[in-house]
Amino acid sequence: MKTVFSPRHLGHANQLELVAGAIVPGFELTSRAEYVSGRIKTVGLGPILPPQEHDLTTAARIHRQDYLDFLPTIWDRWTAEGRTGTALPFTWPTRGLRGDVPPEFIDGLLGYYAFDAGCGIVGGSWDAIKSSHDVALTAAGLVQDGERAAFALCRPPGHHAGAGFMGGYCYINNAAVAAQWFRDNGAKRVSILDVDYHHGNGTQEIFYSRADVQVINLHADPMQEYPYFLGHADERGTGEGEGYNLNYPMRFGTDWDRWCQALEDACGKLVAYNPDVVVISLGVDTFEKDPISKFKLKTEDFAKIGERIARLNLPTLFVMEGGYAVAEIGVNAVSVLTGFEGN
Ligand code: OKP
Ligand code: ZN
Repeated sequence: MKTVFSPRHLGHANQLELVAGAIVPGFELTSRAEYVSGRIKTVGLGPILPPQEHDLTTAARIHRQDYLDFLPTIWDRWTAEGRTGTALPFTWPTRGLRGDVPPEFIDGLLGYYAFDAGCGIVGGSWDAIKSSHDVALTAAGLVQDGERAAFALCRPPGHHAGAGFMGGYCYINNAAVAAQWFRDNGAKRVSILDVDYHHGNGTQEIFYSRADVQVINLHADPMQEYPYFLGHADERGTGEGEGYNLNYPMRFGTDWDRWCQALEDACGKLVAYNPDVVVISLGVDTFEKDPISKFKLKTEDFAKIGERIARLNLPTLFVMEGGYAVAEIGVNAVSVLTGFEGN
């Protein structure tokens, strides 16, 4: 399997985030992607290719233009105030406040365009975000050109990013951009299967009223876990999209036996939809030793995820999302891919 990867992700480094009342180094570390690329070389998965530059026209079909225009300006707006460190919001429009008017000042804008304080921006962040987007589209192109599967080693991840907001370490929704690109290049139906521990609220929001992209999420119950405010089982899509969004929330402590039942059910729904291509939002933060997660999957389970996805017998784009047990992320993520390939 070919991998697409860019060293430009390294610009998004040393960003801080707010966790449990403290500003701390972000869990979404540069080393995550380096461990995954290292493991690809160790096992000889296949060539690692650089991305081709893509403009943001496909991204603009799923993201709001004002949001895409804002992202590259954040660092300059921040430093123009004499600030250093990490650009982060500290206020958000909740119930009773107006969320429809973007303010002029950077602090208001960050609150307007973010839903949490996990999406810090530093000087190299935008270039990394853009490269992650390019990685996804380049890997999508490989699948379009006839590869059975390809791996977009994206960093930063994307599935929490919605049409007009960032959050959860995500800025541009790489998997959603890839899915839209497949739609614009001949695919009639696309399925997105999100196996990250966290609900892919951004992907859900983007496609919620559409029947041409099926979105299936397996994740921790939002009653217990981030992102808290989306991902319940009764969210099934709206209008034309009704029935094309499927959520499998699971409780803390979920192990392989329980998790794979959800995967099996999801695969049945996916096959019934009969997509032309499937995009996997590949998070490995379901791992038992993940520092921010509470599922119990073991290293050997990740190959089984890949094997099951392979049996869908569809062109498949894997897009990297989460996974924070840094020492094991390479083995776990690449196990999905080698499991898919049957070795
Ligand atoms: C991004 B992805 C840590 C708080 C973490 C944000 C989690 C974002 C996960 N105690 N909050 O879905 O892996
Ligand atoms: Zn996650």
